[in-house]
Amino acid sequence: MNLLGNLSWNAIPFDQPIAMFASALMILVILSILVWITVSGHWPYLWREWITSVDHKRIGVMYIVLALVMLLRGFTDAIMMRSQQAIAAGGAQGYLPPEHFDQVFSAHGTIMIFFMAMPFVIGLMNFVVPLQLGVRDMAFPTLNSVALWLTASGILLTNVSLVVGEFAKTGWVAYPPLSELQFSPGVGVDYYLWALQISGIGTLLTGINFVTTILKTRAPGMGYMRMPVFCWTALASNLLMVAAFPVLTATFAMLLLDRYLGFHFFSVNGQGNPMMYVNLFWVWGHPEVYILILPAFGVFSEVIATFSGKPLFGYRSMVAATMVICVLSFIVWLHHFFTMGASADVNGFFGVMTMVIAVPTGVKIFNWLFTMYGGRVRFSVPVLWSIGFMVTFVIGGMTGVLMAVPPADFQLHNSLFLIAHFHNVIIGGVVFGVMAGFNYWFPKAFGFTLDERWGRSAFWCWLVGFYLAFMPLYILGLMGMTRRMQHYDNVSWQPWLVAAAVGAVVIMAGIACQIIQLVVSIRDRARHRDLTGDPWNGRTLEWSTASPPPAWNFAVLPHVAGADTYWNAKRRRQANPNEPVQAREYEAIEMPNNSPIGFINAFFAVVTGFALIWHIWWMAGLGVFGAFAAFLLFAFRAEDEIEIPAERIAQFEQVHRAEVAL
Ligand code: HEM
Ligand SMILES: [Cu+2]
Repeated sequence: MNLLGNLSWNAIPFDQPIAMFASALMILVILSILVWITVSGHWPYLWREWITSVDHKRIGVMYIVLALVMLLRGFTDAIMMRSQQAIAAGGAQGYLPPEHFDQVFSAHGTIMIFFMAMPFVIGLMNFVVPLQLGVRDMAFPTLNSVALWLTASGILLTNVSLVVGEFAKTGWVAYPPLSELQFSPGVGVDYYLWALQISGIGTLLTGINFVTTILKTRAPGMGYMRMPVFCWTALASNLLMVAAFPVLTATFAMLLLDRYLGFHFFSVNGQGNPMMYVNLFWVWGHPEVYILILPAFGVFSEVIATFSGKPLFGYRSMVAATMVICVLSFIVWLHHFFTMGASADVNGFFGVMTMVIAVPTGVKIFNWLFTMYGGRVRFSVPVLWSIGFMVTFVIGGMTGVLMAVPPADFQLHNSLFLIAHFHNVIIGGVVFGVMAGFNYWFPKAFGFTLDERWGRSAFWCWLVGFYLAFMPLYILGLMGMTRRMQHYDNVSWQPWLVAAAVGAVVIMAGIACQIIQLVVSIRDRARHRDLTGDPWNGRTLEWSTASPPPAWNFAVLPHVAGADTYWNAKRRRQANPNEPVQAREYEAIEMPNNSPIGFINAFFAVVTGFALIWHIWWMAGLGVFGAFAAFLLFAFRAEDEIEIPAERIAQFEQVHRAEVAL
C-alpha cells in the first residue's frame, strides 16, 4: 500500500513551463509575505485581532481581502484566455495547449463565482448588516468565523491544484458524464468537488447566521418595514443560500459517490442519468445568481438614496420586488438547458417564467431612476458605478430575455452570445455593485475615504473595457463561435477576438487604477480622514457610529422610530439646534471573546480535503478526527464572554463626540 495514496512527484507539472512559472511565482509571493510578517513580528497582532476575531466587521474585511486576491487570480485566467483566442486562428495553436486551456476556463469560472463574487458579497453583508440593524454582532459570531475559514479552505485547495496535480477540465459546471471517473480520471474534478463541498458548508452556515440575525436581532423599534433595503436584500439572498446550497452539496455528494465508490447516479452506463445532475446543478445555480445580484441591488439602493439626498422611491415596491424575485428564482432553472430534450410545453413554461422575473427587476430600475429624478445627485465614485450598472445591466437583462425564448436559445446556447450575456449581467451587476459598496463603506471600515480621482479612472477603464471586451462576443456568438474553444479555423472571427483582448487590457488598467487608489489613499490617509463617521451624509444607522466603529458598534442600542432613522434624527437636530443633548448613562457590554476554532477547523478541513483528493485514507481519517476533537474541546470550553466596562465605553464616546464637533 502506498502511504501517500496517488500522490507522487508526477503531480508537480515540471513539463509545463507556464504552470511551473505561475506556481513558482505564487509560492514566492506567499513565502515573502510570510517571511515579512515573521520578521516584522506581526503574527501576535494578526492572530489576536484578525485570525481569531469573531467581530463581524473584521470578518467582513477578511472576506473582501480574499475576494480581491481571487479577483486578481480569476482575471489572470481571463487574460490568458483572451490572449490565447486572439492568436490561435487558422493553423495557429497559440501558447496554451488544450489540456491547460481547459483548466484555465474551468478555474476562471469556479474562482470568479465561488471565490470572488461570493466572498465579496458575503463580506459586504457581514460588515454592513449588523451595523444597519443597530446591533452589536451577528447572532452566532463564532459560527461566522468558522464559515469564513471554511471558505478560505476551499480557496486554498483550489489554488494548491495549480502546484500539486491539476484542476478540473470540465468547465465550472462539471457536468457528467465528462466529470465521471471514466472520462476525467485525474484529480482535477476531485479538487473542484472537495473545494466546493468545504466552502459550500461555510456558505450554508453563513446563510443560517444571517437569516437568524435579521429575523431575530434588530434594534428596538426596527420593524421589518423599517429595515434598510440592503438588509432586505441580504435577507432574501441568505434565504436563498439556506434553500439552495444543500442541493449543491447533495448533488456533489452523489457525484463523489460515483467517482469514489463506483455508484451510478449520473453515469451513462449502469442506468445513471447525467440529466439529473444538470437539473440539480441549476436548481442551485439559478438561485445562486440572485444570491449574488440581490445584495448588489441593495447596495445601489443605499448609494442612490444617499447621494440623491432623498428617501428611496418606492421602498415598499422595492421590498416586494426583492421577495418576488427570491421566490421566482426557484422556478426558472430549466432555461439553462432548453436544448436537452424537454417537451415544448415544459420549455415554454420555463421560458415564460424567466421573462416574468424581469418584471420585478424592471420595477427596481424605475425606482432608482425616480429616486435620482429631482434629487440633488452628487456624482461620487459609488454613484458612477451605480449609473454604469443601470445602463449595462439593462442590456444584459434584455439579451437574457432574448435567450429565454426557447427557439432563439436553440441557436444561441453554448455560443459566445451566452458568455457575453452572463458577463454583461454579472460584471455590470455584481462586480459594479460590490465596487460601489467597496467605495461607499470603505471609510466606515477604516476611518478615511478612498481617493476620488483614481476611483473615477478605475470606473471608466472598467466600463469602457467591459464594452470592448464583451460586445464583440455577442457578434461572435451570432457568427457561430461556440464557447471554450482553444483554437479555431474561421479566421473571420479573429478581429473581434483581438478587440475583446484589447478590452480585457483596458479592464486590467482599471484594476491597476484600483490598486493605485488603495495605495494612494492609505498613503494620504491623514488627508482623507473622516472624523464624523458620516462622510456621505448617510441615512442608515451604520453612519451614526464612529469610523471605524468600536468592537461593540453602538454604546447604547439605537431606538428606531421609522425608516431612514439616522437621516430623520439629523433633521430633527437641525430643526431644534438648541435642544440639549441628553447626558447618557453607559452600561457594561458583554461581547463574545475571540476563538481559534474557525482557523483550527479550517486547518483540518484542508488536510481532510487534500487527503481525499489524493486517496490518502489515513490522513483523511486523521483530519476528520482532528476536526471532531477540536469541536468537542470547543463545545466544552469554559464560558468565554468578555465584559467591556462602562467607563471604557463612556471614554470612547466622549472622544468620538469631541472629534465630531471638530
Ligand atoms: C473581468 C473581466 C473578465 C473577463 C475578461 C472574462 C473572460 C472570460 C472568458 C474569455 C471566458 C471563456 C469564454 C469561452 O468559453 O470561450 C470566460 C468564462 C467564464 N467567466 Fe469570465 N471574464 C471576466 C470576469 C468574470 C466574472 C467577474 C465572472 C463571475 C463572477 C466570470 C465568470 C465566468 C464563467 C462562469 C465562465 C464560464 C466558464 C466555463 O466555461 O466553464 N467571469 N470569462
Ligand atoms: Cu438561470
